[in-house]
Amino acid sequence: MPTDTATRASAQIGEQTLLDMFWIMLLSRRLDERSWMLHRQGKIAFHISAMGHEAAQVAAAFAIHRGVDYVHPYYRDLALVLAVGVTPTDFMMSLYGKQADLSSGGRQMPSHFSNRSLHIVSGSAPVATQVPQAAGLAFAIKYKQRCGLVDPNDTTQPRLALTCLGEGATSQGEWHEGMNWAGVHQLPFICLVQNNIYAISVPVQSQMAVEHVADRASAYGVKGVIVDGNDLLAMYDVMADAVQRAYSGEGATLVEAKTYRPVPHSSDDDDRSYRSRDEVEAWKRKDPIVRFQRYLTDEGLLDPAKIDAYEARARAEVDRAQADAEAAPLPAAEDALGDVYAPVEG
Ligand SMILES: Cc1ncc(C[n+]2csc(CCOP(=O)(O)OP(=O)(O)O)c2C)c(N)n1
Ligand SMILES: [Mg+2]
Repeated sequence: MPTDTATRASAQIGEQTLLDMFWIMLLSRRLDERSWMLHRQGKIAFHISAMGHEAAQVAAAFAIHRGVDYVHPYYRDLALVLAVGVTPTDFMMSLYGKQADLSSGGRQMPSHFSNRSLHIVSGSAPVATQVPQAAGLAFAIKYKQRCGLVDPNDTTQPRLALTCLGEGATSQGEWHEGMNWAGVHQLPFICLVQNNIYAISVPVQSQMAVEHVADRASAYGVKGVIVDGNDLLAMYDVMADAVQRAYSGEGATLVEAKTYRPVPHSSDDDDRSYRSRDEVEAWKRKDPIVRFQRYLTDEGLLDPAKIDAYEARARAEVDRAQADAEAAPLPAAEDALGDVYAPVEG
């Protein structure tokens, strides 16, 4: 990452874009909080949270060509997919298991994001399976460019594949296979590991014998970078560099964002059984949204009145998404096997 402030990619971000990044982080957080509440009210069956990861995800999304480059997210990527163009209503449809759920028509668990028109590729529940799939997409991009089927400078075409996962999922064989493939073929591929130091209840020291996930990158011939995932601007610098490497044919990058989830793994977890409240409180003081809000305030881009206006807008959007999802029809029972088995003819 460049250390000279003036040459940092984040120094080139325009004021409105900085505010747009703040907005997506805030919207994601408020949507997330409402989802926990709906679960406690018994209105939805399950929620898994992006809280604490918003800076890492929003910076990643803003660094790529959103809606064009391929994104292969994981279940914790709510802020990332909102930044790419998924709407709060789309998300609420999946929470409520409604027919209008874009990812699966209400069949899949919530947060298994996909959106064909936004180039968000559907993942499966087994962790890390998205990594070789994303590496395969990156291979296809490079292959088409090499065969002259696509101009590498055509910005209307996907030019990289970005995938995300947690540090625990890097223990899965699929991660190693995908990383190796990306390294061997120098693919336009970015693997963003959101290291929140737990895989449900299992701490990172029980997952790996090295200190950092990025330490493994060189073994695959991939560039590895470690970054404070709660620092939006530092995250953006690292991601912008990885994107540039992918676009210019320099190969794959593994970005390890150090972060934390301040809430349980999911609505089915009780984190009091495996970590202290002191630890959680200490990390809450490093909240990425509070931190970025403070930066924007210091820069004169936000003030209390503007923050209140963003908060009111977020509440209105979340209220509307919830109302839309509650009013929407459930999938028809007779469609339960649709898109699973081919219809029986005759
Ligand atoms: C192959 C596989 N094993 C186990 C699970 C159950 N599981 C779902 S999420 C998860 C924890 C993953 O932790 P990490 O990769 O660190 O991501 P985080 O949830 O912390 O962001 C586990 C074990 C699964 N979905 N797939
Ligand atoms: Mg984790």
